Amino acid sequence: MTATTTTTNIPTTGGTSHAELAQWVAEVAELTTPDRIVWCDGSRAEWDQLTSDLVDSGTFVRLEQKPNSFWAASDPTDVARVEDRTYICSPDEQGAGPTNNWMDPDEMKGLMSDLYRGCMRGRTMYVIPFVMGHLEADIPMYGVEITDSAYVVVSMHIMARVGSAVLKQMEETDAGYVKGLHSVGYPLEEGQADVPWPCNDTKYIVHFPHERTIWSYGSGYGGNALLGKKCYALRIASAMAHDEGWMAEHMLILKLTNPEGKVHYIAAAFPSACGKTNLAMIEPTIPGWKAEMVGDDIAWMRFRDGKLYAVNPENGLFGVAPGTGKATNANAILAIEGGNSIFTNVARTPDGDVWWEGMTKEAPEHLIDWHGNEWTPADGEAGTLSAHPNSRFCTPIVQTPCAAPEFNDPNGVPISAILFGGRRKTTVPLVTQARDWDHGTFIGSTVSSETTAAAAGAVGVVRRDPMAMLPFIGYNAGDYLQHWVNLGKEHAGAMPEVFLVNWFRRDADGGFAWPGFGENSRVLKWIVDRLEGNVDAVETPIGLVPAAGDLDTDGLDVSAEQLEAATRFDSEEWRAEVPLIEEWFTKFGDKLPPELSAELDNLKKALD
Ligand code: SAT
Ligand code: MN
Repeated sequence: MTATTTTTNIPTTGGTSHAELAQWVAEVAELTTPDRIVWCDGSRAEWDQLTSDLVDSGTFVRLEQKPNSFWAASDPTDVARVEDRTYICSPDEQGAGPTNNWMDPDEMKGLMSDLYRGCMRGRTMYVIPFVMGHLEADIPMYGVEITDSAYVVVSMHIMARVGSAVLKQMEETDAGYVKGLHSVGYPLEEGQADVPWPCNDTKYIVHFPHERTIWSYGSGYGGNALLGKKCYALRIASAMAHDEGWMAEHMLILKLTNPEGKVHYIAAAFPSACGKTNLAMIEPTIPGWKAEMVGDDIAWMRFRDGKLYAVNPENGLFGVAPGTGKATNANAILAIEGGNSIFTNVARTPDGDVWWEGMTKEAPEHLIDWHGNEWTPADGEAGTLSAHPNSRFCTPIVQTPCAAPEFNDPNGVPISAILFGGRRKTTVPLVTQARDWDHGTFIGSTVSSETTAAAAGAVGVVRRDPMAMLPFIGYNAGDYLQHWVNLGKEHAGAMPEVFLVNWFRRDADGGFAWPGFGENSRVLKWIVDRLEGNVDAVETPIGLVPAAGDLDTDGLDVSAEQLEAATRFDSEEWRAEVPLIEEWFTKFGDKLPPELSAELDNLKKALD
């Protein structure tokens, strides 16, 4: 049965028999007044049409050296997520505290409705039905994004499972879904020419968690505009997970196989600039070990048969390009060689390929930088980057050589360990195992990282980033920590072991004490040995650390002093750390779970 899509007279391609969805689309069309409405089918023909339209309009340049791949440059003011413009509009302010911006939902809707009124004039409104995770999942997680950006449509083709099959199943089951409304906020008057990257100086990235709704305005970039990613899969999903008893986390999912063929799946959370993508695609240096990727950014974890199962809700990689090269992440380079990719704000070579800082040791003789200017290595020496530091490759996950077959398992993989990590010069040893779930939650809640030169502000300042979720918790952060604690009580036998790692500790000479990258597989090996009960560990006030000789250092070019510097528990450093954690915990007020203040007290006592 085909039904009408809308009650408006706007020319429309496609439609739906899902009455509530048809109604919502009609309401949005009435408010935003696009010239036409297109229901996206997710087909290759749709991709071909839209990418060639984007080439014609000057948004895309087709890359001659990569099959079916395109280069785009954003407006120079629209290059990253805008956290200061990101809101959690819960019914009351307490529901968003203390880590989110908040505004009263009705006030925000009024304000944004004024912005949305007529904002799609002269444009096409695309309706993208999508599912995060798998259509065949026990609980399919539907979404519909309405957008006036073709760049968003083709990016969603890569990042999520989209199109007719999703819509059909939604219609057959009269499914509920997360509503995502997105506009670049750049209406076109009669005869007005478009710009390559339409956007608006006024930006709002807004979540109404109680309504499972996202409203985004003014940005075309990444997590601001591809609403399935951080907006749905983390902020909205974390609120759903809290209500429904599961977990939506900012974690990679890694499959590890030891030389005996025993498999373990681990999930890991790291703040940005800590090598998360590289760990997701690690190539172990130790013989006989194999690592495969299930996910690189987000894990949705549910309980089943006394275990915690994780799926990667995404279908693509949206990776930071700079620093990604054959030496640091060969798997990512091989993935993009496969084509079918969109590159945003990287540099171009004159013969139609891409380049960015760190792709190769030597820069090519001649480039077109992300601003469209001529660029030579001399410009690089003078400090001009050819690619924006947050430039991205957007690539189907299946093209990654190290993608695990389980990536396609609709109900996920059983998690045996959760890793937290941060970037710390001091204090945090290479690896520590939590004593139990509450202690693991404490470790996660205090995850910290030193700021790097890549971000604005002072360098080397310790910032807390609980579970690497600071900008992604869609409700009160104290309630989020309590949710972690509560799950441990409800599912005592199912919880994974928790570990804390730090690849970045310095030695006496100020250099990195641990070589990192593929050598981190040695730490993974110790973790798996702990899970398997193959090795003992040494108890310290901060948890369990490897006994001397248990970390496999065969063939590793690291001195005994460096190894000691990397792995040492230092009570002086931890006595200095405690006041920092105390200060951090005051932020949560009376929402701080009592179990976590008890953990802090334990730590203080143990250090005395
Ligand atoms: O821009 S995104 O939010 O999609 C990616 C990121 O911030 O890491
Ligand atoms: Mn991320």
